[in-house]
Amino acid sequence: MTTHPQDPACIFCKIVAGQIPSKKVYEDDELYAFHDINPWAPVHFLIVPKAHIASMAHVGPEHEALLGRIMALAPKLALERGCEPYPDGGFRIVVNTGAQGGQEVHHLHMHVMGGPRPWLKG
Ligand code: DGP
Repeated sequence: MTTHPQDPACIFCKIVAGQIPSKKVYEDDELYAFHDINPWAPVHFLIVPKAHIASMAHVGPEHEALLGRIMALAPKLALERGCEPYPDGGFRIVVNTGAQGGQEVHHLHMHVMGGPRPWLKG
């Protein structure tokens, strides 16, 4: 089993480790996806790297493949979790970064949101 760098104080590291319960949407060796506890949309889940990366501002060239995997996974899980197909359905991807970007949990995460409108925020 692969081990990933973790921050013991990080809530999403604890979710990845199973120390805090979550409603799992997907898991593989590098990624974990789970329902947002405070959904903004009928479908709202988060995709996180298992390794602790604090934010998009901490991403370097060594993370390019991992970010590509997150981006490629999002549309697949969106459809599986009830988003309707493009173009009439679709989904929104948000990655809040830093205080002024609205980031509250400092473990890189992609929000994937969709479902019948109105729900769009901002
Ligand atoms: P952000 O503002 O981008 O950092 O959003 C963090 C999101 O994480 C927010 O929508 C709520 C969600 N969240 C925070 N704590 C927990 C938790 O313990 N469990 C789950 N499932 N989601 C959480």
